[in-house]
Amino acid sequence: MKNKQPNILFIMTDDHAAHAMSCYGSKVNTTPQMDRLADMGARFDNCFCTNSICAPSRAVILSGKHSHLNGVKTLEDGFDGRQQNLPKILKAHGYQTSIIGKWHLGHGGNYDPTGFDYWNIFHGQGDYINPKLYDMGELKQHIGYATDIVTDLTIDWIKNRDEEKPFFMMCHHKAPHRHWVPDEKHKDMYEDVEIPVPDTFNDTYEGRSDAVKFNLMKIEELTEFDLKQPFPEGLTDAELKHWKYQRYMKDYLKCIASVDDNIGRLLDFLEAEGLIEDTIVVYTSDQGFFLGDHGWFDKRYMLEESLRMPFLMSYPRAIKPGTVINELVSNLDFAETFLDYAGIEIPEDMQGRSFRTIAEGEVPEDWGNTLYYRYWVYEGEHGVSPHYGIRTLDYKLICYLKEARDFNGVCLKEVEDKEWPQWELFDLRTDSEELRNVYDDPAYQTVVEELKEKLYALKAQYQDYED
Ligand SMILES: [Ca+2]
Repeated sequence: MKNKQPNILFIMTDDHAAHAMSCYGSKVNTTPQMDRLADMGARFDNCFCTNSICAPSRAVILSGKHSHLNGVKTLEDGFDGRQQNLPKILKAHGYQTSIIGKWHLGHGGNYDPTGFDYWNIFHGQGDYINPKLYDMGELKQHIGYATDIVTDLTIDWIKNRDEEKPFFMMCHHKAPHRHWVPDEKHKDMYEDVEIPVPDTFNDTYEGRSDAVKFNLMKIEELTEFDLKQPFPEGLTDAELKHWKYQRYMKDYLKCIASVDDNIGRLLDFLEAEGLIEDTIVVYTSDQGFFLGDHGWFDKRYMLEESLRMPFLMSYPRAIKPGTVINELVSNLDFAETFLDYAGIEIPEDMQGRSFRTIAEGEVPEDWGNTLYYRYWVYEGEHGVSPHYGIRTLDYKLICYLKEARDFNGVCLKEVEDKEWPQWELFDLRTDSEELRNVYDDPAYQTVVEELKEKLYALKAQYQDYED
């Protein structure tokens, strides 16, 4: 019997950190439907992004190439649709392809989605309530909540597909992106609950780079607009920080609760249609997020909470239920993995590698377990320094290249006279919270040398020639 090409349902949210999923050991919420998907297939515990920010991560997933080659290094860059991408290749090999929900890679000209038989996408970030979507370019008003609407449209498209062909569907939610607007159904969740603060909530950044000591994404910097109500008066600084954290996290987690329900709807639908056996179902997020960790919200840094992508993948025909994967994979590998499952040759200029055999229990001997990371934004509202680095299973070496600049290109005053670059090394075996920078520790000098060599070798291998 001819091997059937699997359907691929790729569900992705925006800014959902793995440590807000119960299958990843969350201390702040439960996600029964995500856990259900994890139980059905594989949970990847070391999946990372190559550049922890929205549009760039999406472009890496579409292209299988690092940001400097796919052209999307920052939020300002659109994805030029004339280049090779995953849906184009799948479509050329018999797939029906579709994207619904968040695109965030530009509009019009060469920036509308290409390679998709059908696309229906938010304008820019999209709205949580009554969003407008471009249905193949035509702007249409929808009534309701974005997460429900994207799921409804996804189910409709799958129902009405050509059943003779396999499908590739990218179902991209806006949630739980800032400004975290919950729906009616979940608005009273966590009402009388105190969300526990993370261990690093009051991090003092001692011994670490100026690039983490100073930025514009501290919990204290959340605004009344973010938190949707006036700040209470008469609180101490510490009390106000705690109050902001509670407001922030409750809205964030309510948005995730709606995503979880809707993943349940999709799984129920696939089961009812008899599609679940023949469909690869992925749940992931474009990057992680700081949930008060190190005293921050947002992402960007190469630190664990922001670097890690949740990644769940079920495919009952090949992946055993309850599989847990420790190998290091990244969003650079997704396109290659899907092409592998579809039996399509992987183009040589893609820079990742299929992790199909790993998902199925067999690790290639030469699997590198090494990630090259680069955050390119030189100025922006979050004031994070550009940096690159390398992560292995045991260590992380980060090079902060220069001082952070704000949205107007003005240098943060705390860092304007500092010397750059500044380095950090973390021993993840003993310091998973990344609090102890051992870059200057004499005991680690051999490790520093080896990792630097590896870092520059990878930088060259990936054709990143910029200093
Ligand atoms: Ca994002």
